[in-house]
Amino acid sequence: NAFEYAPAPESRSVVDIAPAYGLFIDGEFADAADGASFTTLSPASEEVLSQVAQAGPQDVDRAVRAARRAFATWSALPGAERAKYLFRIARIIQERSRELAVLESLDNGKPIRESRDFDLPTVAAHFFYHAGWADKLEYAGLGPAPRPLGVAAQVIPWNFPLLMLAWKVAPALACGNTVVLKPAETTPLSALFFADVCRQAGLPRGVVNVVTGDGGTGAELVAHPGVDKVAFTGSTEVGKAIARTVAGTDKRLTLELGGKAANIVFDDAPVDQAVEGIVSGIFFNQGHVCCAGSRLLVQESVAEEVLDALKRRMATLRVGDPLDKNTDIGAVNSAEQLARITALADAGEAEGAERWSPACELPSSGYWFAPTLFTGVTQAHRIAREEIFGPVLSVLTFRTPAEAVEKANNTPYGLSAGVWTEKGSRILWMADRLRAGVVWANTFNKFDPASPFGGYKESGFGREGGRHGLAAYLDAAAGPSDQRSDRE
Ligand code: TXE
Repeated sequence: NAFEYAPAPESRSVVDIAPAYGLFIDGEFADAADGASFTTLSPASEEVLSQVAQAGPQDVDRAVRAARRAFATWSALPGAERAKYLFRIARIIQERSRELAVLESLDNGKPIRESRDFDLPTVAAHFFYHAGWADKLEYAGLGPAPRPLGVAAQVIPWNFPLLMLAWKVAPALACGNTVVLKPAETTPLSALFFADVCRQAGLPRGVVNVVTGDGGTGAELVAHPGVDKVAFTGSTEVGKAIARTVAGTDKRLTLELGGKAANIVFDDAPVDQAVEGIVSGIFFNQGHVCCAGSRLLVQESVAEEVLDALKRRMATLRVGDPLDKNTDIGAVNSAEQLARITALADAGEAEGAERWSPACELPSSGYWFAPTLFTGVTQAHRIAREEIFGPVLSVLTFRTPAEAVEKANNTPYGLSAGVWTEKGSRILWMADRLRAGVVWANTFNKFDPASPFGGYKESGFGREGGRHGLAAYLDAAAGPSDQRSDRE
């Protein structure tokens, strides 16, 4: 087997996790004003990794003020100077990638093969890409002199802690904004290590601030009057709450929310290739992926053949220790998420869908969910409509391309879709009709910093990545009197 060469576990000792971490404000680590803190643990073992400061209103205020002060000088730097910092950050991330990959796998639960081969290289690529933009913003398509917005409040989730940070921080800084970042409460550590990377890169104080804490900290941050731009990735429910908070203010907002993507397999698709795409589409990162291919739409004439091959492939997936280089599926990120996945899978069974999992032994401590397949699913079932955000695939069938489009679009979400067919004309026909921000053809979960990513409908609005992503952090060319740098 292809992975047999890999030696067993990656060494836990390559990362030195301190027993406690403070907030990162104005270039310094400091405790919360009221001394509050929370624990973060490894979801694979329930071992406590560290005690992390819980930011309250005073801390959020201090962070926003630090970002405001830093904005005056950061936004006035020539783009080529900002680029140097971003290039430096990208290179340090590459140099420290083994340490950061192990840290990410420990705090999040994802397999080391994914954090090592996907998350970290993609994070570095994102900083390199945006470093290249910093002195070329006049080509962003927003007029000859687009301006930064000011202080960006960025609230991110736990599924790709460092990558979501990179998607938000890199464009913000390239465009001359400063940042207050709120990582998720179950995965705060890589953002704090990133703060250390910023120090190592000599980034001026206050340009990046990290306030760790729960949803209350996030709510405090997005409501702060000193914030000019809010960027959020997370649940649709919280996204809607944030939109209500921001409504009626002059804050700019982008939201990247949930998904229920269809992975659509036509009868002419090479089965083995499609099965690999189905497996990576739903089991990558334990299915904690907003664009996961969580609904398989397979053409009726090949459904049996595809499902047989899929089951055989699922039986080879190894679930277990995230630090083991042979692991395909790691731990579910938290007890709460495990409860959500379990409840929805149980609802699938109760509503009459047929449940199947390969035989696999799950570790006795930590949070685990076996790769699961549901057949006999109808559009009315909750597992066909709601985001499960776990390693659970719901299978539906179709007869014609038009029926596939109708079923794929029959969801409140619109983030991504996959199409598997040998016919180029059919790919274009489908892509035109699928209401999804990204449509992959004969592949799935492919990302590139130059490609804009974002949703339709309840998957949110705004794009991240590419030239379109810069627009979220820039004001179209305005006269000098329109500067907002005097706001406090
Ligand atoms: O998300 P939350 P949760 C979906 C997925 C998952 C469900 C719940 O379906 O099962 O959401 O996950 C911060 N104001 N996605 O509860 O709560 C919070 O602290 C401001 C899809 O973990 O949205 C964290 O930093 N911020 C998704 C971040 O929001 C608030 C990724 C995300 O947490 C807040 C994650 C508030 N009122 C979950 N409340 C995707 N699109 O990829 C919480 N937060």
